[in-house]
Amino acid sequence: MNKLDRKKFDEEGFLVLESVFSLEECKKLQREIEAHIATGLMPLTKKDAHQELITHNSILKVCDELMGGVGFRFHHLHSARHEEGMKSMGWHHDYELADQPRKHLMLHFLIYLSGLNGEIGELLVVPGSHRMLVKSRQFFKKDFDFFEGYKVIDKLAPGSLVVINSATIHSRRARSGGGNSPRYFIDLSYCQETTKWPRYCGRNDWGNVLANLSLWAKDDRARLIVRDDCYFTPLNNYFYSRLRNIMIPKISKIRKNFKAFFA
Ligand SMILES: O=C(O)CCC(=O)C(=O)O
Ligand SMILES: [Fe+2]
Repeated sequence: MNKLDRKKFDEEGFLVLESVFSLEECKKLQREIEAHIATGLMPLTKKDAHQELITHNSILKVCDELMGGVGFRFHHLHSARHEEGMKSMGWHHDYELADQPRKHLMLHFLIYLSGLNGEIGELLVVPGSHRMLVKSRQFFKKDFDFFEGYKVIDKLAPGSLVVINSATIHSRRARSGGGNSPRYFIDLSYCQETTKWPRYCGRNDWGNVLANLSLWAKDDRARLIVRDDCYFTPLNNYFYSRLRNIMIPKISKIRKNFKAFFA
């Protein structure tokens, strides 16, 4: 990644990186997704390509560049097979902190193992929207044309990814077709070590997952990246997740009033 990319990322809140992973890597990950679906096993319960992806050199290189030399931790990974008829997902962002004005960076890698070809669903991104201080689903029910100048990403080679500042507003707009070619999707996320973050709460076995990732880590750096030291305690996590969406509009309002007062 060159300097220009970094500047573009800071301005627009996302970057498209084509063909980051080889076809073999993609096929292996796709086979693992198929196995998860067939057996009901969750990802990251085995030492496999999903586990390796978290500290894959190509991913860490992008993290190093975009995190600006600040250390970071793995936050979560989801993987899925999207099929014909998959529903749209409204405008949202995936930034986890109610912190204002978003001085701690969180990154999401949206990885399209089988690429994007205009079928099943396309990714829409609003350039520059990471600077808005809004609740994650504030615009979830708005039309796709609610934002002017959104970027449509619907053609990507297999193994491509879109790395976004997690506060950047994006959505998935359903498209027809795709009966014979599912959309294999991985969502992988990291946060800067500069503060404590809400712990991933999508799985009850998450503590075990992190412990195993640490055991399986290929080296000290990988072990650091999966370390469980940047997250709230379970109790703080509970209160934080309940308060987060109340805090954001309040803080934004206070800031706005404050600014208006001194204008
Ligand atoms: O399916 C996609 O392309 C994006 C999905 C997404 O934004 C999400 O899962 O948070
Ligand atoms: Fe998202």
